[in-house]
Amino acid sequence: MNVTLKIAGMHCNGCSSNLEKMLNKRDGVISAKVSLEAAAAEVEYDEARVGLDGLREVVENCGFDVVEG
Ligand code: 9UX
Repeated sequence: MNVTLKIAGMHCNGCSSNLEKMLNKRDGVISAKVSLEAAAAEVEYDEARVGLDGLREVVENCGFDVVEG
């Protein structure tokens, strides 16, 4: 499963690389790529092991928010 999450609150390349690392560490995430410029995270994940709530939890634990829509 692939999803593009719009992320609010990233201000520098440290933010995006921290979030990318944390997403990639999450069980069930196959690969994650975070773009500061696009304010977005592209995530490929195994939906049997993690869902959108789990991905949102990682984003929030990093201090950012998932923008709905
Ligand atoms: Mo940059 Mo982000 O100094 O959490 S790392 S603003």
